Amino acid sequence: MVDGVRQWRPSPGGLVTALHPVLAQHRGTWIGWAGGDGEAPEPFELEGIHIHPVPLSAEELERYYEGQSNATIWPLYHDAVETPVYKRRWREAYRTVNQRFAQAAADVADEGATVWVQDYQLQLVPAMLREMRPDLRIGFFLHIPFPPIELFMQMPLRAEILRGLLGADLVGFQQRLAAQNFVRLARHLLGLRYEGQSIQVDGRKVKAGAFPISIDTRDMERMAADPKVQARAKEIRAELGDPETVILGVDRLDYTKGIELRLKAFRELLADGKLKVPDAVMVQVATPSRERVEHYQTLRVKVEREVGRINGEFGKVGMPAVHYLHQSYSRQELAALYVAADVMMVTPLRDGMNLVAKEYVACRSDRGGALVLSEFAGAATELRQAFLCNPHDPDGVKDALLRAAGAEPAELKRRMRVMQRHLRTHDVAEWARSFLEELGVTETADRDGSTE
Ligand code: ADQ
Repeated sequence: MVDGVRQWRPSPGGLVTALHPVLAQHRGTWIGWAGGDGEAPEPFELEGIHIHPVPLSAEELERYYEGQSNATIWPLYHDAVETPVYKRRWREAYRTVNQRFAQAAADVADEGATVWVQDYQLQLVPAMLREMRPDLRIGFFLHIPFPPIELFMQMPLRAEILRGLLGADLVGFQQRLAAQNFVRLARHLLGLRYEGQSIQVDGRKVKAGAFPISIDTRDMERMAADPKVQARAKEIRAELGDPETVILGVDRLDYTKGIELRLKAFRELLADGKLKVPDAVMVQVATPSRERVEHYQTLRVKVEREVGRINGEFGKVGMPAVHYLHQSYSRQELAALYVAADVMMVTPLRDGMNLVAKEYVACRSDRGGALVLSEFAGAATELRQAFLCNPHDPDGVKDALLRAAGAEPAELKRRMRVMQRHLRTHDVAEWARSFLEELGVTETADRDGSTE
């Protein structure tokens, strides 16, 4: 609230970044959580999009959002890199809130409209909505990984979630492997037959497929080329003491992102004498995220302890080895950081896609800079010219970082050129177009509902 007036700002994270241009183009309705607890405001228009807020109570926020979504499903779907927590009352809240979202979509959607349900918080919605509105065309996209059968089977809500997803006509994933996990699970858990990526359910066909999400590449390129952003990038390097090598990490502060292992790799390289302060400095932007969930509080303590340790051992007065920023930034400032960085470290233990990797590549119109990328990020399937590494192998991460920092400009240029060409043709508009085409929606359709 500013001067008693409610102000709206997009929440940080890949989903909003990716969907905003798509919704604006299709003049869709965004059905989403209003952001706080209690009453939701009336529907309104913002930047060409109809916004239809759905309320969550304080208790639902705790049980549905922080609990079932972010302490059960999120860790389970990310290879259980943190132990998933299972609680009955969270499951109950997950059902209630999914029902509310399904009802909101059923109320808002025109006859025969398309509803595109987004992400792991709403996996029961497709079946609930189909029950209420069999006339609708329903798509579902999962932004995070979909786990192999052995892991998925841990979930107490497993059959309900699978049936929920099967309410859609098309279920989209970031990766081909995830789509395969899904169709195999349908056979394993419900005995359903499938042919290729198409599952037979109650006389209907449900298609599964891979639709790797991307960024608005041209927009990112334009922003990075802006003289103000270029000047700011120079200023950032000067503020850092004009080091030879600026190493950058930009992530939500999340245990899947591999922030700790990246810091550890940097510390060991300093200890080995392979990198030196002030020739090399690291900037780690760690956006505050899910701060009331215990896993996240523990992670913050661990990351901040590691930063303190590195600076204590290797920093000098006025010259920290790691600049740690637990803050949100404007897109311009992020672009300036990308332009300023010689080595971008994207080292998740598991990540559906990772848009930061793609943003970094798009920002490097100078074709300088090196991307170190985990094989366990979806982006690694496409960005093959990155310095790929296995984040579970500390020596492999150190080696990739050193090779990236020491690579010849001609080699960096060659790698960047191939990746940039790929992102020009595989941008977020193409992601949405290919998904909607597979769902059977034509370019001219302009009454889509979208649920998040
Ligand atoms: P996230 O886990 O949020 O997304 P990511 O894809 O990297 O991860 O997207 C993060 C977005 O937030 C980027 O656009 C980045 O620029 C922005 N951001 C990060 N730090 C910021 C800061 N300090 N200030 C402002 N903006 C910041 C989930 C999945 C991913 C998947 C996306 C999209 O976990 O795997 O790529 O959805 O599907």
